[in-house]
Amino acid sequence: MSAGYGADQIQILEGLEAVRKRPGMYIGSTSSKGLHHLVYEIVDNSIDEALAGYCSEIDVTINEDNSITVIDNGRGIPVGINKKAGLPAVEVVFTILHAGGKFGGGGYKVSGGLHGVGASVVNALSEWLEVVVCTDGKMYTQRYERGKVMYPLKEVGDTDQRGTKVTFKPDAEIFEETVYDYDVLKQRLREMAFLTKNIKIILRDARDESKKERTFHYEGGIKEYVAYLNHHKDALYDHIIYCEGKKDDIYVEVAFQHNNSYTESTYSFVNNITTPEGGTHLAGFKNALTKTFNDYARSQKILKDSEPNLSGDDIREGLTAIVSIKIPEPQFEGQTKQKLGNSEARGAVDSVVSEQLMIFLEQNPNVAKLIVEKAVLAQRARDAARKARELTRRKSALEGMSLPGKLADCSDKDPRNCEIYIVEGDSAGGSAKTARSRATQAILPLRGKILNVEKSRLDKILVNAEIKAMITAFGTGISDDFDISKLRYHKIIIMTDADVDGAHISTLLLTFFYRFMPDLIKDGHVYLAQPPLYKVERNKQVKYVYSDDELNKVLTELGRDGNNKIQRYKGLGEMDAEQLWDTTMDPEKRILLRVTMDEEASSEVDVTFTTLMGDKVEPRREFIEANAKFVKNLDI
Ligand code: TSJ
Repeated sequence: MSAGYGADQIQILEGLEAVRKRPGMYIGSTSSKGLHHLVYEIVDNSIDEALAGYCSEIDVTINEDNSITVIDNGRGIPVGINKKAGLPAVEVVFTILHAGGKFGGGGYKVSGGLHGVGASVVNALSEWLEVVVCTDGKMYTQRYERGKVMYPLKEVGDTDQRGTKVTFKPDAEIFEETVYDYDVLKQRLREMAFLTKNIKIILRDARDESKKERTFHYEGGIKEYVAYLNHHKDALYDHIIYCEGKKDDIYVEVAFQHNNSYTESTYSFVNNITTPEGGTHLAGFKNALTKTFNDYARSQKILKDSEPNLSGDDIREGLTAIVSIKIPEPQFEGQTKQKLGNSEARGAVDSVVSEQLMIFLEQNPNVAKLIVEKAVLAQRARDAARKARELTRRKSALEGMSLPGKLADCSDKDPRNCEIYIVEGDSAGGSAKTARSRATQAILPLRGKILNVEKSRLDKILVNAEIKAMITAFGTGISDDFDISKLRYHKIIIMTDADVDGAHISTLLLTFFYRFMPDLIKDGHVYLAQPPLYKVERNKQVKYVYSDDELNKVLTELGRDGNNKIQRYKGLGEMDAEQLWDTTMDPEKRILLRVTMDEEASSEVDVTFTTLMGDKVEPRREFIEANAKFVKNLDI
């Protein structure tokens, strides 16, 4: 038996060695994203235990050395000898590369048996990992270093507790980044708690004095998720419509509520994993929604026989929805493997939603009427928008594409070399036009307030002069017509004053791009210019300073005597063309922030935008500073 054990061990090490050689294959990347992914892999196992009905609480701690401890009150990973491997099951979980452990694989188990999907991957990529299992009155522990067993599983005493505790320290030899971000974990753990009704997840940060701690516990599950997403919006009705059921071994849960905005925010999940590209489950939901509302509207004679059906887009105007399914063997498709392909999921969601929604509408005619009336208004606006678009299309076909009059275009015709500065105000626009490098830099000055697209329908948005100017200048069209290959500038640079009003205008512009040209942001074409806050002069030497912190540093360097002349720039307009070029526009010297978005966290980005742009003033103040949320530094 000892020879067999040895052979097994060699095989095991080869398996985990493969993970260490090509970590990206197993956790996506070794960046900060992969680092955080380790935590989700472990927590997923406790969530599985909760789904099986044996675990109610999960405790996650970021320790002082950036190791992570996860504790649950489940049954404890089994410690009995696994016949095939001849090892305790818990050791198998941590040292044998599970077949389903590939990146993107699901963790949903409908039948019992060993999970441990991903636990061996986390072990392989940790400098060390310790597991403690409490089960059947005894406590057991084992330690691994870079995947290697340090000692056989040992019994360390009696206990009346039950559960599993895992502590791991991500290996600095593998990860480019080893510092955990509390907010990143907070968002994902909150999402996991919303998706797993009744689970209690506690996150603690033991690193700094603040000793941050959050508890996520939602009895209503995804119903509360919808309430959270609509928190800063005005709901059209009080109910959150909820459908739940099981069909063909697929567990379906859907929750939704309309608000008085014009944008749709639907998020779909499969086995608690977000599916940004949707798939069959989402298609089933949309189909059920469209069909059921049209059937209802006709049966109630709100929609006459002579009138056309309401479109899906009309019914989903202002909709906030969560579609969450649990399926034994999910098949993911598409380039990023994020789109559900199982055809049986379409039918399962469709039938659960169709049946239960019709009953809800019949029992709540007032709610049904509000939704149908909103959809009818959306239909009219969409007709008007389509006519307006057809008109401009015909016009531009006849007259040729005419660029907006205010645009000072660049002469280079290769979009890859070209950038467009969107500048707040005519005076700053004037300086920018003088300062620019004409070959590659175009300037589009915007006058006055930008339309808040969160509060307007497409027909109104399309007649707004500033928005029209941007759409024609970019060349891409918007929404369904959007075509990135027509983009005329590969850098779109927002240049506003470095004050609260400037931040507000930037946010209005970002909101417009996010809602109507999201690929501009996804593909990394949108930037924020960084004008300086101060000019410091000392003995004819000039220094531009971009933040208050930097000002402090510079003044300390120069000496804090009376020889410093400090000018605070209140706006771009205070700089002459040469200064504007030197500080903000010269590609050799400027700092640009590239705007990015994390598609996996898009529900959070949505919350941020509605907080920024909504009517409720209080939360907005909090967020203007946090604008950096979708912004990453880029040194150019
Ligand atoms: F990822 C992991 F393996 F490291 C891990 C697993 C980490 C943590 C924090 C918890 C767990 C885990 C595993 N919690 N609960 C379980 N449960 C089981 O593995 C288990 C227990 C009993 C039975 C049974 O059939 O009796 C089956 C299983 C899968």
